[in-house]
Amino acid sequence: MGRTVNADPYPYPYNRDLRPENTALIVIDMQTDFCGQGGYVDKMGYDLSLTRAPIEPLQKLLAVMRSLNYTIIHTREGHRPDLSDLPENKRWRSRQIGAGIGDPGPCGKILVRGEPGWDIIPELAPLPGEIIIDKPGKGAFYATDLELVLSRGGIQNIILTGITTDVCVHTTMREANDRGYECLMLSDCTGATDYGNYLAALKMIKMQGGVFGAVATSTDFIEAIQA
Ligand code: C5J
Repeated sequence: MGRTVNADPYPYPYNRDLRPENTALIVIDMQTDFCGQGGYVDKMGYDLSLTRAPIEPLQKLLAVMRSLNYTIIHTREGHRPDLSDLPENKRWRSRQIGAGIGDPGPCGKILVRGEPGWDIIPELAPLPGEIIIDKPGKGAFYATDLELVLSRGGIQNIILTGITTDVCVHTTMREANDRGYECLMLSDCTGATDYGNYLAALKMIKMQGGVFGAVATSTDFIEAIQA
């Protein structure tokens, strides 16, 4: 008999096969640019409390999953310092809202690899040996070696967390789901720049019997993996 998490719209995973050997936690883009003062999201004028809300639940989740030897993967959205991988329209749009990607800001050049704002916040710093995926886009599969890392690691189940729920986390969940991974989003370990979008993003997952997977709280997830 395997184990399942009390999730919506079905007990996760569908096949009850949830083990440290076949399950990875992905912590998406918990960077200063998305949840720190002076970063990209702050410069755009959004409410940082929404993107900072997952920090504490994530700290608790990481402690438990590390202690049980689950695979931990962190991602960072960012571009090469010469901006050769930054699409022109992405730059143009960001400038329209006053936070031009690649332009200087209080935390260095916005969303540029190696700059202070691009780094993962200290509260959620990766431990030595944990996997870090640097991605130029919203989805963690596009233009990265994530798929190779997952298949080499024998991963079937992906636990999605991080920011922002409706953009990078959702895009990554959709990419993973299309590749056959069994996905679970943890509702309190993710946040968006807009609360309505956060709620809508969670709702979308649960349509059609779980069109992209399932949603649970980290409390229910932790209870299941500690059982
Ligand atoms: C965005 C992200 N929102 N990490 N990136 O531009 O969701």
